[in-house]
Amino acid sequence: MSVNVKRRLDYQPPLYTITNVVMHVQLHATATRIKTVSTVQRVGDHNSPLFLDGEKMQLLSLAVNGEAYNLYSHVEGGISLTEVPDTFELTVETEIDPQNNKALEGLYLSNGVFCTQCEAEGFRRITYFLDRPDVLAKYEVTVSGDKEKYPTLLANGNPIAKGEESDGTHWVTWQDPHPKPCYLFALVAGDFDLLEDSYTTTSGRDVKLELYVDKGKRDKGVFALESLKRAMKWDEDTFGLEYDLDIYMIVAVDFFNMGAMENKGLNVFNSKFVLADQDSATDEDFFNVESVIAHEYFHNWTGNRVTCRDWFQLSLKEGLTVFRDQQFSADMTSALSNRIKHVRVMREHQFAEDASAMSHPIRPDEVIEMNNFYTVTVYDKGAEVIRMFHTLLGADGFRKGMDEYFRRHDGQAVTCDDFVAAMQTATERDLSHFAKWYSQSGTPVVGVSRMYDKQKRTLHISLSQHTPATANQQEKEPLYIPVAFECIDDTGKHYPDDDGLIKDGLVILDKPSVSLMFSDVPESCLPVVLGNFSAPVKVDNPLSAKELLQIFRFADDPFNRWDAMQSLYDWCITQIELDKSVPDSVWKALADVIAAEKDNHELLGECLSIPSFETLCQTRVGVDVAALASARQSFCAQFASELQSALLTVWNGFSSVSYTYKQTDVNARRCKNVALGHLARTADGEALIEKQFAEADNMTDSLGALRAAQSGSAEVFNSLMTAFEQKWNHDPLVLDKWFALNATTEREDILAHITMLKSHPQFTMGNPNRVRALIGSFAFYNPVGFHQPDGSGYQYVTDYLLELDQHNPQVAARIVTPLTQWQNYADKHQQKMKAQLTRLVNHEGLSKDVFEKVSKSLAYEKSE
Ligand code: B3K
Ligand code: ZN
Repeated sequence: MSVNVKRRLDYQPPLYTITNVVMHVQLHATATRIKTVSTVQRVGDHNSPLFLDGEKMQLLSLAVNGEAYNLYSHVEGGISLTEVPDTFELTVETEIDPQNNKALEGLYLSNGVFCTQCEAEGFRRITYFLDRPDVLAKYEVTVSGDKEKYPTLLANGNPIAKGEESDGTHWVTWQDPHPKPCYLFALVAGDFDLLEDSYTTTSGRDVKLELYVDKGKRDKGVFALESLKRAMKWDEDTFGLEYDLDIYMIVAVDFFNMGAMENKGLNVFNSKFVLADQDSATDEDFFNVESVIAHEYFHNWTGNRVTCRDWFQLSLKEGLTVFRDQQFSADMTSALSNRIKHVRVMREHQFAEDASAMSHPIRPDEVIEMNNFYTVTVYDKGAEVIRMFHTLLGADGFRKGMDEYFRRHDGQAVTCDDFVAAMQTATERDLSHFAKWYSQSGTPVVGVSRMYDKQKRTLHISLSQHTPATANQQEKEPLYIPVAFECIDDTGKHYPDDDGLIKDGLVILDKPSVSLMFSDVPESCLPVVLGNFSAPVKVDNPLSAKELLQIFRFADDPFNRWDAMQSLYDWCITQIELDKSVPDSVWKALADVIAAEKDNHELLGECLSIPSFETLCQTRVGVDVAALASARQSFCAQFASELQSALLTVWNGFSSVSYTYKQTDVNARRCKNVALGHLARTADGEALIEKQFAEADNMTDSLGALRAAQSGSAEVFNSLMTAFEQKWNHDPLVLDKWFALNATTEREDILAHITMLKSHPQFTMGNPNRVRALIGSFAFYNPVGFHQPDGSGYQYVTDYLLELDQHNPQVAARIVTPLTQWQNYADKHQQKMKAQLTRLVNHEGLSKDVFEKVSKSLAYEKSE
């Protein structure tokens, strides 16, 4: 396969630019016509041809300054025009087939709704254009279509004119006064229910808020609209950022490749992140709706007003916007559970990505298919890097830096370096060493070692750092790592270090190692590191079970307390892997923990959660899946039986109040459901699960019962699953939870079971949510089923991906991820995983999306 690798360092400013665009879009299911009039300008003094990106469409005509133009040729990926004037009007007419656009990129028609997705490079499937983020133009867009089928016609900006024709069509003209890159272009047409509201900004701008949902779903949009107003207010209060148009629209669609898209003034959302009510959405769904609504809204400044110069800079907008939505969610809900949620994502997915062939810095250097780089590294590690700025500069310093960033770059397309420079100038800090986080990939390991001198009563603690080589980079340099640090003894007393290297609770580890001395301290003193997950690193801090419990009891930082419990569970599971037993003292201590924290539902709920299989993989090498899964299972079983009465008290502790989505109740429900998950493994489990399922007045408790039942008796599980399916058969978004539960169940016949589910009337390969729920959940979260010793799980997923890839490469490339992460597993798994990767790479017609990930994964093997 011939592939075109793009490199960050090859960036060249555009040879031409487009400042103004007037579009007419005549909607038709299979033959939509688009007339685009662009004002084009040569940049600088040169005679190079004008290259316009374009793919998967028909060119109907081309004119320069109104005259038909034929000095052009079709070249790979677009057209090339020679001898164009310095400034001119380019008219391009194209025709596309939205109904058969199953890739859901560009303009597509699904379920009677026309909708666009242009980021990263979808605009080039609508018209021939300079499809790059550093070309910013003003747009005026007229959309016309059948009035009955598409009563709502939307595009970016403000509506300025509308009309009707005698042939049953109507049209609306939209004008967006803010210059934008074409990836933020959007168009939607369909028949929706509308929720309306308004918001007045601090400076007095009245903004109309409109939320479009499927007919009959109005009530499920209320929470999203309320969330939007909270996000608007929060961004004014926290960053002084106001909305800048008179109207803000959100449309929920059922067919969408990802979560949502921040098109200027017209966000398009996967309906999963808009629709929510107590019957059909869990607490987690409510949380996700609020955070995705906020994320897309926050992009209006971090992404739209200041955008990326080129796609290698993606983390400029994504890392920053994820950080902003995390801060918002923490303020709206609770800081600790949010932090834990994000750390879980880092440990389960980002560390795995860094250990794989796809490892890349948050600002990647080489890309084949840009859509493959909307990754946990760019997004979540990117957000961790922004968080470190915040930690190092303080909230005020960070705010100053943000103000400076907008002062300098509003209306521009810029780079990550520009962001760092603004932060640096505003705070007068030298951030050059810190900036290495942008260019170096891999997960640093922070090592902690201690030496206590009994005679002198001194403690010497050494912190070191080491970043293992990654697929893309052999050599690593020391990074600038803020390590939150506490030193505590077994009575909870905290000690400062002799040299004052601990400042504001932080030690800066900016060299291979740093030494801390503590004089006149007791032997029980322990180093407690990485409070609040102060850096995206792994920690190697050898602590005994007793010491971990000491940290749990006495650390100031609640994240450290939770983390100590996680390490303790990991240690216990290791004992089982080594055929040793978990000492009674641990069970006794765990019972004490539950008793002591019984009223702290937030912490208790998190502390009763056993690390996921995926997290455990990151603290091990050469994982034998069945062995690790069975060690984890047997720990869970023993946990349930040893702590049964304490867990029962926890479960019983919450009287059924009627449902509200408020944080104290969310914490209580979470705690109760985690307890039920354990109790499922005891003799009382069935009765408790059935009771909760029968009495639940909300989806969180229904699903909590089902999840618990998954690890109890198959009979109960199956009967509840049948009841659930019957109840929710009409609602595909709820059914996705059911598909996912099916796909993650351990059963001998799992592959046959999935095959049966594929013919469920609600399942379709054309809808990414269904595919992710069934096939994605299986590949990512059913380790025992996916990693079956005979390789049949890998083969099954590969067969599916080969078919899916023909329609929707983006989704196929995402689901192939677990297969490409073979490095972490035992040899016997690796061979069989690679066999399927080889099958994929040899497949004729494979998309470049899947090709990039699979070929890199196989090449990694050769370089070892
Ligand atoms: N910016 C979009 C993601 C686009 C993904 C393109 N494959 C959503 C977001 O991060 O807000
Ligand atoms: Zn984003």
